[in-house]
Amino acid sequence: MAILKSLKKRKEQKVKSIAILIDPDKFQGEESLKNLLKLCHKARVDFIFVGGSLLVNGSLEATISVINRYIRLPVIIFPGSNLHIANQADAILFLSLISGRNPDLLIGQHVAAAPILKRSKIEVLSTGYILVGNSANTTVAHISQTSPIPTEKAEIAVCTAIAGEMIGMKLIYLDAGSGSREEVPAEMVERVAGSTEIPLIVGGGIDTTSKAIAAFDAGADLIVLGTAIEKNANFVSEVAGIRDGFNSKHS
Ligand code: 1GP
Repeated sequence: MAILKSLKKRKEQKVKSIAILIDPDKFQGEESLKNLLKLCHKARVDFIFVGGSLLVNGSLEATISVINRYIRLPVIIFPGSNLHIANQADAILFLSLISGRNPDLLIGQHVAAAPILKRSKIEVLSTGYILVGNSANTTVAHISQTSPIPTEKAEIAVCTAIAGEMIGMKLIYLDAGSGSREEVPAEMVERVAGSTEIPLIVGGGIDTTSKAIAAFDAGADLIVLGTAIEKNANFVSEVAGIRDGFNSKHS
């Protein structure tokens, strides 16, 4: 319960957090990962997410082992399927794709993963996962065989998030999809944040400081940076500065 507890406490105290997403397929050399982790340490990144829709060449276990060797930060699996479980991780986002109607991603994969997770020491974070966007051609839409919630339909996202919370999910993750040109609109983030009590994660397409500011401003508790960091690792320090600016207002 340590990570969920910490996320809840941060929310209560209005503390903003950042997570970087490491896709094992993209960081295969130990050196490139090591350099990124040094920057994360310096920027006091709060969480490391590891995963991706498909793991083609990279290994989840090997990547987490390298991370654990160089940095002491909570490592959370962001799974693409029930195959993505590694005992080296501290926690896993137990994602239920509540924006879609694919039963396998609402409960099917979970049934297969549950006994393995039950035997492990990995903290399971029940997460209502909501995909947002106007294209059905993204990797995640294709792999999940679901359509995202259109960006202008904030109302649907709000009702979906409320339902997730009522079902008992502990976190909501609004995701525009990795590498998306359009981030989750601030209005949608604001309305979801205003309608739910549980910590709100926002990611997908956050590649400028103004998008990071807008997401925090709108009520995101934790923002996830993936593609932008792969292109320019120093972006993590810029967003950390923004987080610190928000947090100093409440300290
Ligand atoms: C994707 O939210 C994550 O699921 C991160 O997205 O790669 O666009 O930063 P980016």
